Amino acid sequence: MTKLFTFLFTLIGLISFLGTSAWAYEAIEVTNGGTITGTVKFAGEPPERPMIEPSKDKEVCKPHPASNLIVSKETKGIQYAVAYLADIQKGKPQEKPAENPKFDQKGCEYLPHVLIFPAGSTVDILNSDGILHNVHTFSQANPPINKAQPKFKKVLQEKVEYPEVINVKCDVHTWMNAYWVVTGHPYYAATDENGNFKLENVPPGNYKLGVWHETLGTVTQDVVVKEKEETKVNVEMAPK
Ligand SMILES: [Cu+2]
Repeated sequence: MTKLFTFLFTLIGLISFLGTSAWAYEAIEVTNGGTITGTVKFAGEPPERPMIEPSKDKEVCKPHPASNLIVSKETKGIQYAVAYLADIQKGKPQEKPAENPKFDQKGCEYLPHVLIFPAGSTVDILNSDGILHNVHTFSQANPPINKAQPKFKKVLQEKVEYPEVINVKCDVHTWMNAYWVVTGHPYYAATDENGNFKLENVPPGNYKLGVWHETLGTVTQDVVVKEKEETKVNVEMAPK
């Protein structure tokens, strides 16, 4: 019974993953693919991000921002949103990265704040700080991780098998917060500091483009990709 429950829970986790059907993805050779370039902008005034002094380990920890909603004052672009093709069935193969994805803890901050990697990867969790951190993941499809990383433990390695978005936190420094986006296909990209992203070598066709942000939720819009052409999209996300 417990096993059945675990299985159903895993299945629900997979199905709910950003609305994608990751298990149905078929890798094909793409020779005539197009490119989607896009910008994700904030619909409203860019919010202030006051810095807060760390409450402990002050010799190592930097002041941290009060919010993870990062909006460029100049362009209104949102950083660390994730754009992806929500309904893609087939496309270029998801390559295993040449090196393990790296996730560092530096100044009591996670670097990068959003880490995108293919399901089945092993993440190298680094501790550049040389103080005690704790790696605590909040996942459904994958077993949660809750491990101390003492100062002498420079690298923890964790394999992550199934696609989903995982919140990572540190119980020692409660403001530390990051996301792992574990993908079932290769059409995912995080936005840069001006809200720009690019998805390359997409087979021609009609798709639902999803954009997810940790505090703004998910928006989707239709996108048409033509053979060897560039499709430009503008996405707006509003405050909740
Ligand atoms: Cu920590």
